[in-house]
Amino acid sequence: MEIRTIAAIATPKGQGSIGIIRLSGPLSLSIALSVFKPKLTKKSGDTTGHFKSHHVYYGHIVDAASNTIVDEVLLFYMKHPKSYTREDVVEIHAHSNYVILHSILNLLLNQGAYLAEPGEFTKRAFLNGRIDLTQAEAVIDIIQSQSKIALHYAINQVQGQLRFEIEEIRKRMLDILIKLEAMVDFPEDVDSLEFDRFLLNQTIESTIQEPLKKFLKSYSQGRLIREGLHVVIVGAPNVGKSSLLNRLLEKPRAIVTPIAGTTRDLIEDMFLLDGMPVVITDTAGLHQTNDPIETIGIEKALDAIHQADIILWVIDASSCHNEQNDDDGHIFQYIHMKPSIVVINKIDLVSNPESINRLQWIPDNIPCVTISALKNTGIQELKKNMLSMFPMHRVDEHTVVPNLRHQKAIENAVTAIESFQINLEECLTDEILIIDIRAAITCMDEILGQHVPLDILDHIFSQFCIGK
Ligand SMILES: Nc1nc2c(ncn2[C@@H]2O[C@H](COP(=O)(O)OP(=O)(O)OP(=O)(O)O)[C@@H](O)[C@H]2O)c(=O)[nH]1
Ligand SMILES: [Mg+2]
Repeated sequence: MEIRTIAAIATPKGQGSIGIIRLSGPLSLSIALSVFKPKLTKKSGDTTGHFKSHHVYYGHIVDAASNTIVDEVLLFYMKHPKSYTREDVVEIHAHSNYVILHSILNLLLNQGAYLAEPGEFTKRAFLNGRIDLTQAEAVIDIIQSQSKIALHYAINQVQGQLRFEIEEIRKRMLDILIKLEAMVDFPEDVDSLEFDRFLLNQTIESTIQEPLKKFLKSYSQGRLIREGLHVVIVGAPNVGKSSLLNRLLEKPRAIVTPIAGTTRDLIEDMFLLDGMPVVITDTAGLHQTNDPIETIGIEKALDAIHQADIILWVIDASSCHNEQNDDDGHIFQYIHMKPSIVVINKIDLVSNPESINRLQWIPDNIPCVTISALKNTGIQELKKNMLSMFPMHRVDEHTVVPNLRHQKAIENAVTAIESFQINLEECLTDEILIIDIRAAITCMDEILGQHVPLDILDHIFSQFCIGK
């Protein structure tokens, strides 16, 4: 099949000093040279056009049709297989100007290059065996990382840590499969003592099942690292929810007024809590209302509560009671299923603040923090409480964190191994055991990107930007 040479702008839009256009494929160099006029010195190459791999050349991009210089550029040539895609790659480093970069890209397309699809460069790196699918996925994570910790795990994965561990587990599965197949094919040659069912079950539990289950545990932490912890601020109208949002973000993101019902829509933003990403949402005040706009806002707030990892329930210290009132009871029924912190705000308005550091009707397992969003007191204490509920804060740095796709495959592998263990205990035939272990191996292959259906591959790579 003909391999097309692709081209795309690899740097983001906007002003910057350098913009890069990247080509990959067999015709990369010839297409680039059809628009590039080098200033070669004897040292950098010879004037007959033999460009050396992994060398940078200075020159101009020239539009032959109008015989005009488009830009002064550097051309970087990487011959296959020593390139990102394992194909011939050329990068043209031009000035970062939208008009220039598009003019150069157009010239390249006119010379026979095809516009790259999102993620096509990384897809080629995967298809040409330079990286496996877990590493390709980690490239997306690197690009999308919003915090140091997310970046740290993505870089671990791009180095192949997840691949390494999955390959190890797969090898152990394969050893068992080989032994079973030998017993089926050559029963007289295989010593049955080698196949102590009890011992095998123990080995499988400790070397396959336990590591797989450890992955499953780290998935939820991984999700928090990738997407951030979802914190939702709820409470009655006018208690200071938006003021708290602004305090946590350290910027006036939401409108604050003394009028109850100021916030109608969800307001979402992000901040880093001790280096970890937190996605925080401010919501409309929860109360009984006939106002149609407020009602929609409240429905959205309830939706946000369902998605939340942690809820901050804000209560006004100046009007709170030691008895639970109807509104409190109403809100409590929504939040008690989720990890929550009760935030008693406006403590500056209370003459003896010590008297309300905890409300009697709040169950003991829900932490309470008293703050003043207005005077900026108690916010550090609140952050400390949020951090202690942050499971990823306790993740050790060598943990490998799978994504949703890996998670599904690992779950299926765990089920297949469970079935293997049951069938082993019940002394079912080796043929049945072979089916189970093969199913588990297929799950490992899926993670690594072997036999992955084309539509799933397309979906993975479509999450990339064009040019990556
Ligand atoms: N004294 C005092 N006033 C506060 C404090 N926090 C908020 N306020 C005031 O309370 C009023 C309501 O604050 P908001 O942050 O808009 O309250 P909200 O809960 O978002 O209100 P809605 O969006 O209407 O539900 C404003 O006048 C704030 O300045 C506080 O800690 N102390
Ligand atoms: Mg508000």
